[in-house]
Amino acid sequence: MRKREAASNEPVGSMVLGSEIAEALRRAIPVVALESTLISHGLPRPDNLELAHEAEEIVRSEGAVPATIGMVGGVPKVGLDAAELELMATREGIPKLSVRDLALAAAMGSHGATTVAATAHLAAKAGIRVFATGGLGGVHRGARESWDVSADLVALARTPVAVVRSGVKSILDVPATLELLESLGVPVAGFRTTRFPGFYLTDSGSPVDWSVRSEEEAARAILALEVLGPDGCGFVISNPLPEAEQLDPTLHDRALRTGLEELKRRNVRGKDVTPFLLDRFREETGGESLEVNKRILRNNARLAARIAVALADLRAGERARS
Ligand code: PSU
Ligand code: MN
Repeated sequence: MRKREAASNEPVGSMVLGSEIAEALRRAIPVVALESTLISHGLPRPDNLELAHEAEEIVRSEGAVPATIGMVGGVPKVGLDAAELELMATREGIPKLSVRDLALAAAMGSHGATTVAATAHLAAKAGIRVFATGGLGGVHRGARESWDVSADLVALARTPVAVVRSGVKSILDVPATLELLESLGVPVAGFRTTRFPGFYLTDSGSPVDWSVRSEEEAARAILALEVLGPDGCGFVISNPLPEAEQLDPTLHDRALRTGLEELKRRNVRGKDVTPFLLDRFREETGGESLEVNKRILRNNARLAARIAVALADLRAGERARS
C-alpha cells in the first residue's frame, strides 16, 4: 500500500526504478533484468522465492546489478525489493502481464508478474540491454487452429534487449517458433553452439545459424545491432544446458505426451496454457524438471551478467576512444 501512495504523485503508468538500479544506470555499471512471471507462474513455492534471490546473487557475484521487474500496486517497478519479490512469489492470483496488459494493470492499480515480453519492454524503457530468463514463449503446438503464439516473439522484434535463455520448451512447436523469429527479423545466436537448445534438453533438434564464442562476442553483437539494425530489435542468445545435466530424454518425452493430452482434454486456453504445461511437467517428472529448470536459470543469470559486464567494458572502451 505504501508503494502506491509513494507513487501517487507520479502520472499513471510511470515506471519506478530501484535506487541502486537508477544509480547503476547513471554510472554505466552493468545491469541485468530478470522477469517475475517465472516467479509467480513458472516455479512452485518455495523454490520460486529462493531462486529469485539466488539469480540476483549470481548476477551480483559476476559484477552486475540485478533488476527483477514486475508491477506493484499499478506501478511498473524495475528492481523489486525483497518484500516485493516475496509478494510475487507468495500472493495468490497475481495476474500475468504481457506488454498489452501493462497500461491496463497500471490504470487499475493491480499487481502483476511480467512475462518475457513485458519485462523486456520495461527493461528497454529503463535503458537496460541484457535480460536473463529460462525459456521464451513461442508458437504453441496446434497454433494453426488455436492461433496461440506468444507475444514474446513480437515484442522481441521491437524491443532492444538481449535475452539470454535456454531455447524454448518442447511444449511449443520449436521449428515454427524459429521460423517466426526469422520472419520477425529477430536475431538468434547460440552461445558456443550451433544447435538450438530445447530447454530441458541440450538440443531441440533444430539448428541455429550463428554461434557466439564468448561473452565479449555476444556484447559485440549487441553493439553492432544498435548500429546496423534491424532498428530497435531484440536479440536471442541461447545458452544450452550441458548434456550431462539435461533431463532424461525418455522421461521428458513421456511428460510431454501426457501433458499435451491433458491440455486437450481439459481444454486449457490462452495465458493458462504455459503455466499448465509447466506444472504437468513437474509432476510427471517427479520434480526432476524443476531441478533442471533451476540449473538453467542459474546458468543464464551468470552468462547474462558476464555479457552485461563485457558490454559495459566495450562501451567504456568506445567512449575512451571517441
Ligand atoms: N516458458 C518457460 N517458463 C516460463 C515462461 C515461459 O519455460 O515461466 C513464461 C515467461 O514469462 C514467458 C511466458 O514470457 O511464460 C510466455 O507465456 P505465453 O506463452 O502465455 O505468452
Ligand atoms: Mn499464448
